[in-house]
Parts: sequence; C-alpha cells; structure tokens
Amino acid sequence: MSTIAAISTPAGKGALAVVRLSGPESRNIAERHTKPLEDHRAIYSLFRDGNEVTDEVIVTLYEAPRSYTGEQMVEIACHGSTYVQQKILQVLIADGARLAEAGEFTRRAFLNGRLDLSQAEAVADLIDSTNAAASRLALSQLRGGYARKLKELREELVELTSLMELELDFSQEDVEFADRGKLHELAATIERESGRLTESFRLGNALKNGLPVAIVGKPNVGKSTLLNALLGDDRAIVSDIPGTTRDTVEDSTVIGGFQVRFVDTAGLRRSDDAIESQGIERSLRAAERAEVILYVVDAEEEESAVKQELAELAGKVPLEGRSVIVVRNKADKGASSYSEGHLVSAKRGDGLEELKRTIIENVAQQEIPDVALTNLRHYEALTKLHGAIEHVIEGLDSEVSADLVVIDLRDALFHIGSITGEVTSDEVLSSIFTRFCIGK
Ligand SMILES: Nc1nc2c(ncn2[C@@H]2O[C@H](COP(=O)(O)OP(=O)(O)OP(=O)(O)O)[C@@H](O)[C@H]2O)c(=O)[nH]1
Ligand SMILES: [Mg+2]
Repeated sequence: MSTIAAISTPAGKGALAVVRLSGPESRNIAERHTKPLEDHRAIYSLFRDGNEVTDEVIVTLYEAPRSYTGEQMVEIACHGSTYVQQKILQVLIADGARLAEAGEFTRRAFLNGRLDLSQAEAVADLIDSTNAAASRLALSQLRGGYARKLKELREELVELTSLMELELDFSQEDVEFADRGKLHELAATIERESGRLTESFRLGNALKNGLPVAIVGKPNVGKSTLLNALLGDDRAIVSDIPGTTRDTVEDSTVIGGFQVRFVDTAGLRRSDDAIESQGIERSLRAAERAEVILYVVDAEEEESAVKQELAELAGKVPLEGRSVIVVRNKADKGASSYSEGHLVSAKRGDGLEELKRTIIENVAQQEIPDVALTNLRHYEALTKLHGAIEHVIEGLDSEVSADLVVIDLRDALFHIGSITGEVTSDEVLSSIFTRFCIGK
C-alpha cells in the first residue's frame, strides 16, 4: 500500500493549514523532517528540509488502526501561507509519498472498515452542508444511526432468507420448519421498515438539497418578479410581454434556516410556438417535482376564474401530497373580493414575509428525524428492496414454492448490500469518492 499525502485544508492562504500523510511510510517520511513523534500526541517541532527550516509546526502521529483511514497517519499543522503548504507537500512527495487522489483518505477508511459506504457518503454531505438541518442529518448518518437501521433491516432479511432456505433443503421430507405465520410477520416488518425509510426521502431530500418550490401560473401574472423578490436578486428577466420566461429558472436561498430551491417557469397557456410549448411542458414537470407549488394569479382575478385554473392544473399535474399555495399578485393595483390565498405585491415587496413563512411551514413543523434518507442512490436501492419484499409477501400469500421466494429475497439482500458497500462495483465506488475534494 502506498503512502499518500495531501493538503487537507481549503486551497489558498489561511492562518493554519494541515498536510496529511496516510500509509505505512507516513512516520518515516515525516520524521526525516521533524523531531521524533509519539503516538496520538501533538508535538511541537521545526519542519526542516535538509538544513533549511521551512516552518514551525505541530505534528500528530496516529498509529494504525486508530486513525481516520485505519492506516498509520501523520498530520502536520503548519502556517497557512500557500508557499509553506506547498513546500511541505513537495518535500513529502520527494521523499516517496504520492499525491492523494480526490476522496482517497476516505476511500481507504472505507476499505479498512473504518466507515461503511453510507457513512463515507455522509462525510461528503457534511462537508457540503450549508444549513443546520442538512448538517445534522449528515452527522447522524456519519455517526451510524442510519447504518444501524440498515443493519437491522439486513439482519431481518438474512433471518427470513435462511428460514426459507431451510424449508427448501428439507422440502422432500414434507416438514415445515418455520410456520408461514412467522415468515409472514418477518416479511411484513421488513416491508414496513423499508417503506418508512423510503418515505423519509421526501423530507430528507428537502432538508439536504433544498425544498423544491415551483412558481407556476398564466403568463404575465408576475412569476419572475416574485422569484426575484423571494431571492432578493435580479435572477430572471421580467417584462410586460406575456411569454417572457421560456425555460425554467432555478435558484435557492435560505428561509428560516431551511434551504429552499425556487423554480420559476414559463407561463401556462395554449401556444402554437414550438419553443414556448416545450417551455410549458417543462413548467408542468417542475410542478410535478415540487413539494410546494406557488400558483400565481392576478389579485383582481375573480374566485370562479382562479378555481377553474386550479382545476386545469390538477388535470395536468397530480397534486396530492403537495401543497398548493395561491399567490394573488399585483395587490398594489387592487384586488377582487376572493379571500383565499396570499395577497402580495411582488413589485413592492408587500406580503412576502408571510408568504415565506407559509412556504416552509410544512417542513418547519415536522420534527427533523435522526434517521432520514437523503441520498438518491440509497433511495433507489431501498425502493427496489421494497418492491422485492412486496413480491416475497405476495409469494408467501399465494403459497408459491420456496425457491421462487428465495430469489426475491436474494434480490432484496443485494440491494441493501449495495448501500452499505458489501456488494458494490468499483465503478460505483469511484463515482462516490470523486465527489470528495483532494485531501479528504
Ligand atoms: N403593479 C404590479 N406589477 C407587477 C407586479 N409583479 C409583476 N408586475 C409586472 O407584471 C409584468 C409581468 O411580470 P413577469 O414577472 O415578467 O411575469 P411572468 O409571470 O414571469 O410572465 P411570463 O414569464 O411571461 O409568464 C411586468 O411588467 C412586471 O413589472 C406587482 O406586484 N405589481
Ligand atoms: Mg416570467
């Protein structure tokens, strides 16, 4: 195994920087330039390159396996000038260390069993997190709450599979080992738990990647003006020509501690223009993907007209499970007697604070769970697992022969193994670890 080195702090100048080494030669390479090191001790030392002193540093040795990667590691905290950082790194590389690839430290931690794959991914999420909720979820995933849940699920699956296989082995002798009632119960538990996890993805995803909010409505009602006002930024083009926005425009902001991802869309109308029609198609798809739909109308519009528009929308986009908020814009010009929805003036900024509060109301009211699915790869695997276990239950119900049921169970086991990394191809591993920056 080679010894790798990298600067683990952000690129550029800082008060301090950390250069890390991992691999069997870490200590030897470092000690050529510093005082003798002691395990798990921070040692003050000069860092020398031959006779020349490069910097005063604090060096910590971590003997295997008690280190982040599970290998022998050395961390050198130096002063953060770009010259000093680079110089130390160069000296270590001249001595036989190799420059680490992106995510290689964490990849080694995974390969040495220090982290499972879902925890390694949580490290990347934690580094990426920009709000309190996302960081809390990533930390909980890293600390293993989620891994424990998966392990339980896996154990239940293994138990069920082995019971079924036992039955298979003795099928000639006409004995039933586990009664079908018990098998059924176990399968139902797995189905319930995997279902609960996949359901947690909606909230988990909203917390991590931002709550998706689509702004839709007829042309010229002020959707783009509303987007800009909510973002506090001139993001989308506004004009009094209906049909200004042709493509979806996306940007996010933080509201009350939650990341919110707004998508402004092309105004909904019948159009003969091919490009505009495509834009409208995209609007509908954005609405489908959103958790919250802001349906914008003119404040002067009458109740019956608004109701009709909402009915049309419901005909094109399945609305159950999403909240639809009617936003009555241009209140500065006057308003009809219709009393529902939010009266705002995107242009003047009236009513926006209340609207923002309503947008995050749903997420804000939900308790942030300790275990929630935030990762699309896991979501897909768990959805497949859930499908397989539903098959198993059907099989048990209809007294299908045990060997067919076992095939579905093996399938389910494969999917859960792909999340934690027990059965994962090199390709998947590479795509996961290249998300990291060098030095992680
Ligand atoms: N008086 C008033 N005018 C507004 C308000 N909001 C938007 N407008 C005006 O309405 C016109 C259309 O605004 P846009 O934001 O481009 O409307 P849109 O819904 O994005 O239109 P499309 O992209 O064509 O679908 C512009 O002239 C805006 O200045 C408002 O609150 N009050
Ligand atoms: Mg627009």
